[in-house]
Amino acid sequence: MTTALSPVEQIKSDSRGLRGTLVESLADAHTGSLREPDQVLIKFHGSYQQDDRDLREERAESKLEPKYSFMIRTRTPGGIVTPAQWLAFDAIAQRYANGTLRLTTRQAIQLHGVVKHELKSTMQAINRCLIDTIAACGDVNRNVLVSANPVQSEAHALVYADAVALSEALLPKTRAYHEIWLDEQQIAGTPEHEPLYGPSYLPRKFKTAFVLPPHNDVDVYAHDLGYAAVIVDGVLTGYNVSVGGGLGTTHGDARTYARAASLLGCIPRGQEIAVAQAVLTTQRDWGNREDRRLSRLKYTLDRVGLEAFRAEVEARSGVKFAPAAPPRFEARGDRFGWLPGHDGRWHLNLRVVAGRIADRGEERWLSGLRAIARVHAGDFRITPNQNLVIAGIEAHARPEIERIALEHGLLAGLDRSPVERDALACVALPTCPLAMAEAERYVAEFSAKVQALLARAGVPEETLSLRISGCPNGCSRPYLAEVALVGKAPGRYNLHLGGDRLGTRLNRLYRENIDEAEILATLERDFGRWRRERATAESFGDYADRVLLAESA
Ligand code: SRM
Ligand code: SF4
Repeated sequence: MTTALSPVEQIKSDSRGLRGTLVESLADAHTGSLREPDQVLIKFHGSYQQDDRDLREERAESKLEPKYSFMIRTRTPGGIVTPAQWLAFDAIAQRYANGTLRLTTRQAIQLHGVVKHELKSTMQAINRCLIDTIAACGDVNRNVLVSANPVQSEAHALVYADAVALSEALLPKTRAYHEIWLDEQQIAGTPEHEPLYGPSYLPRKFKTAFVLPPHNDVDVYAHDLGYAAVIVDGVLTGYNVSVGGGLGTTHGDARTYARAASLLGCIPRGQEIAVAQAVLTTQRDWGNREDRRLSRLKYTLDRVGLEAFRAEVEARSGVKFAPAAPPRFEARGDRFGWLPGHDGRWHLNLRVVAGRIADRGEERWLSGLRAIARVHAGDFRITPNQNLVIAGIEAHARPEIERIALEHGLLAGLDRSPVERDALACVALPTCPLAMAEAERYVAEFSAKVQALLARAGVPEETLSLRISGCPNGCSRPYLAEVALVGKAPGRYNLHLGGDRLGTRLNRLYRENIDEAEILATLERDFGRWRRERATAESFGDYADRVLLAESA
């Protein structure tokens, strides 16, 4: 049976290398919106059209078009930015966006609230500080994640270099970005060729992560393609490769599911790009282009089987996989506070609630980080958990950085309970068009309530990973948490339990469509049972998986 291609496929193949009519859409002063096909294409340039959902109804009643604006996302592999780039982004946020910065779960910076007629100036300002937004979104390889913690070993720098090289190698070749945003002249008559992607790019987004065991801070099994560093006697010798991770699901569509990646095999260092290109082109050719709900690599993999997929990747790359040794993880999340580096320098890992950099009350993140950036000689590292590391601080500079951080309330988060410190939340309302419930604006309050329940259950020092997503797309990687809320409707969530602490086991649906009171009552009862019935040192996620979910199955 042949089915029609999804409409997005037509838009991509008609787009003349992602140009579409973006120039005309941007020039149309009658609306704050883009033409519909251009709303698809602009994603490949690192931006999404959005509208303020808090104002939607009010504006509709006043017969006004929605309050359109644009989110812009950076391509910052490994989340590393210099102090100069930080200052530039801060200034751009004040001048063009909503005055805040947002650190994402994929180590990028997002700006929200840029209006259409200032989009081009904003893109140019971003480029001037030597950061681009190419392929930050769209059906291409996205921002590449790298374990953020710079203290672990010298291997971190090598893995970072491999990730940057891979990010560059998988970029689309079209000059559309440079022409539309940076006024580069198109060379007439020059045919443009996308050797990797072809005219229709990938069937869907594609995500890659590099991880340095024993710390699974990137949640490597959530990614289409994962590289877990193999380090022997301090030397980076190769990577264990995993494929087919992906978390997005759709409520009520049982064909969709979250999937933890499968190990494909082990490769020597130096083969990462060849393997990535082979995985990517196999997905390009084998992936589903009819139904975007079923088009991620995870579905391709389950359709063809791991063996067939591996054989194809080996044939395309010329790389023969050695058997994989499952990476041994000991922790996830970030290690907060001051950490000594292997090179004698210091790193300050700060807790940023839901990645939002703003001046609010006692915690003045924008001002504090601005002051730090002015004196800091190292760099800034956005972690895959939406936090920020002030990295590479010389011992003599430590007191000054500490003083500024303290003065601006940036150390407050370090004193919160482990549950509150590790909690993740996606953006959700008011900017995300897909949000069904609050996440970012709810996580501080909700995680404090969970901590209070732990205290009441007599285990105040216990920790657990808690994640909230405003819809089932799973942008805070909720399906890998011990406790997760997945938005269903305003104030209502699905409660998932039973992930493990290391991000290797998916959780499962435990209660559907319940409000806060029911969620808290459920957790209170189950925390009590866990304390009484658990095996020695058993985590809540493991207990929930072993007992609670087995009972409710
Ligand atoms: Fe995401 C779509 C925000 C990480 C799965 N995600 C969106 C959009 C762009 C909504 C949209 O399509 O219009 C959200 C914009 C909200 C806003 O206002 O900013 C959005 N996703 C985010 C961020 C900002 C969440 C955060 O709080 O940090 C993360 C940005 C990452 C980046 O810098 O590139 C973000 N998104 C993720 C992750 C986690 C990850 O990749 O590690 C996932 C789950 C992993 C995965 O992809 O399977 C994720 N986002 C999705 C999906 C579901 C994809 C699927 O396969 O079904 C969508 C919807 C879609 O693609 O149709 C989505
Ligand atoms: Fe939006 Fe849903 Fe992603 Fe949250 S999980 S940012 S609500 S798409």
